[in-house]
Amino acid sequence: MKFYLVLPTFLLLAVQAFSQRMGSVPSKAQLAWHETEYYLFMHFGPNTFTGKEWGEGKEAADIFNPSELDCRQWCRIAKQAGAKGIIITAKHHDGFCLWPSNYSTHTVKQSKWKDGKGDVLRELSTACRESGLKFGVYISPWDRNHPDYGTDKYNDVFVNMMKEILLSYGPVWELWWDGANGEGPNGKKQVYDWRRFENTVRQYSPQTVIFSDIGPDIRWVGNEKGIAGDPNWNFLDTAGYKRGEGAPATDTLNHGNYAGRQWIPAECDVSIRPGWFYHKNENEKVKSPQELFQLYLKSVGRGANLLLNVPPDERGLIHANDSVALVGFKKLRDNSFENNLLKDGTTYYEFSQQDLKSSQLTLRSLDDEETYYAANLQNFVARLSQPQLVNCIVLREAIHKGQSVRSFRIMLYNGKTQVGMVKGTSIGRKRILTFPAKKITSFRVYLDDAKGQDNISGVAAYLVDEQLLEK
Ligand code: FUL
Repeated sequence: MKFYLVLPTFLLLAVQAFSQRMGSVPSKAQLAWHETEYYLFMHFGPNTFTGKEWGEGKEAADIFNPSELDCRQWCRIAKQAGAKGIIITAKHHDGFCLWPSNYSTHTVKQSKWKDGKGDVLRELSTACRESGLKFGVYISPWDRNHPDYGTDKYNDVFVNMMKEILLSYGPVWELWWDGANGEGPNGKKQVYDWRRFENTVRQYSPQTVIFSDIGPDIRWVGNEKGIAGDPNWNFLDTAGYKRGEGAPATDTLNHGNYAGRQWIPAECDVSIRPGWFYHKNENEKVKSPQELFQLYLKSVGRGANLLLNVPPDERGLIHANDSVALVGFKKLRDNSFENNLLKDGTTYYEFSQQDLKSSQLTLRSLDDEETYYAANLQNFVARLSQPQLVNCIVLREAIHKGQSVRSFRIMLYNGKTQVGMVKGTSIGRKRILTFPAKKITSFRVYLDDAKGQDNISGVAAYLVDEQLLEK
């Protein structure tokens, strides 16, 4: 039984007053981005062949020569891994372009690969489209190769490169601007024309979401470990800050600003290996499915998105060790979250307000506008049809209405006896709480502190394999 709440007029007035206090809401493109949840990052380029992490830009273009490049293999593995898209390093700090750009002489065109006729962006954008994956592009503003770097002319170069990418390989779902900014080949640092860069993307590809340290659409989470803050706010104040060295403190990026004015949610980037690029000597250091599951709980489970780097090797293929880990990770997520113990027909919820009795909340996609949610609950009970062991509860806020809950408690009951309590801070798009398993018949969620009214759109309970949870 699904429901949609019709609020009495007095409540509607209150909602209007509260919504002032709740701050901004996500754009349509940001809402859709939130729902992608988890996707892959691929660092690929000259560094794949030299063993470096930061190429100097002096590497011969011929170094780039994958023997068996197959972007369909990347996509197949991404699909099997349950990832929703792929973001590729079209140009890393070394300046080498994975597409035959007309604005550089350090590209696939100058390499021996496919006699200079190869184009990784073409192959990947096509393969992503064919397999229904979102296609994203990382392009480093810092360029250690380009002769114009450090002069005004380089801003034209960067704008032209973005135009090539957006117009020839689009739709580009997410564009990634790295904050690293060092010196170019002439020893100079670049003064970036960020406003112009942003206007270019908005003009040529308005549906693209832009990532950087401080957005405008998505922010860096402040670390490269894949861990979002607790609490994690989708708000950030960017006034007075810059990308790179002028960015807010990493701790601020990690948590967001509770009272921040802009909706700029966090993305957690982390590599499946120690390095961002493929290095043979790291083949045995691929993160295990359990480690990836832990990261999932600390990123997606705190309302952020997970961008997991899986770098293709010198062949241009994803190494078997990485794909095995990815598929194992998918299995752990499926096993953990396939059986919502509240989904039983006899389960029902009872809310503190008179007119909200016996309604049921279900976890639903926020893609469509008719999202179901309950407003201003303050507290509610979820009952299980029989005593069950539970060690994981998932809550969701209807973030199209904003983000509001600041602290909550969950009381666990077996019959009338309270057998435990779990505390939480923010909820956001998804909050996954884990705790030592308890046999329970019901739990009551108290939304103790909220910024304006609370809007809860989902609740679920699970029994996750204890081995997967940190002690
Ligand atoms: C950093 C870069 O310097 C690393 O090489 C990598 O690309 C990482 C995702 O971002 O700023």
